[in-house]
Amino acid sequence: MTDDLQVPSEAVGALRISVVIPALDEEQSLPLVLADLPWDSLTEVVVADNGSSDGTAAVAQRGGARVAHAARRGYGSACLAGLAALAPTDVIVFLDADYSDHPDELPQVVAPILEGRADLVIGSRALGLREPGSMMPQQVFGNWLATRMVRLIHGVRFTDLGPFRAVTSAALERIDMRDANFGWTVEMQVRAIQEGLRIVEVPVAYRRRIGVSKIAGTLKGTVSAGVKIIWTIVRLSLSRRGRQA
Ligand SMILES: Nc1nc2c(ncn2[C@@H]2O[C@H](COP(=O)(O)OP(=O)(O)OP(=O)(O)O)[C@@H](O)[C@H]2O)c(=O)[nH]1
Ligand SMILES: [Mg+2]
Repeated sequence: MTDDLQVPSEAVGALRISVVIPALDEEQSLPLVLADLPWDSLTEVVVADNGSSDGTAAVAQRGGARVAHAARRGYGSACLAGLAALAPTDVIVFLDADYSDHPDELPQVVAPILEGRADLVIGSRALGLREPGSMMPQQVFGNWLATRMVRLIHGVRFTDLGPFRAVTSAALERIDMRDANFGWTVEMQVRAIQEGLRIVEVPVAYRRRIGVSKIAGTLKGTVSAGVKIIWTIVRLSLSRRGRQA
């Protein structure tokens, strides 16, 4: 572990925490997500709007968030645009805009970082309470398969590739995120392994989304997400980005 990643003990409690919420046509759910965030402990909330055709940007602003516009479609592309728009910060939290995650669990998700024992925290829906119907069977299977492959190929045991997660800015710089769509979550986890970062999983609850399902509820979304995730796990094992020029 290199020193630049350690959170100095005197800084714990004074860390700036910022939130990035990727959103595509989520005007119904986004106000609920924003209302449940623990604003007192946050520096900034950025909603990365991926060219929504509904009132997502307007409800984001009304709910106290800043809006970043992502020119390119894709989950990862939205997250990258959100990151680029952030003011300097120490910890970045990602969560979805469809109200599947429980924003009031943010303190549990950042706790291992604030306690100085993690660089990346994954909110695991497999360890937490899942509302029936909140994850499709193919999503549960896909997560099982992907985490199994990560363990076999990269040697670390995860239980989920969930969207609700926290990472330090220093760690994220080392991770060097690039994926523009469905490979985003697994890319972050595998790259964190490759960089020797401290990764912790915490249980998070998950409920049925509000609004129209875009990935997990559609055949096309499920297949393309699955293929992209598996390809990302294999591709990253072939080229260790850390060794690249
Ligand atoms: N699908 C999709 N989601 C995006 C995009 N840009 C931002 N998002 C947001 O990314 C988050 C995750 O997408 P979801 O559609 O909830 O994906 P999922 O949870 O796998 O599946 P469903 O909830 O069943 O649709 C949501 O907050 C979306 O609004 C994009 O280009 N495509
Ligand atoms: Mg969702």
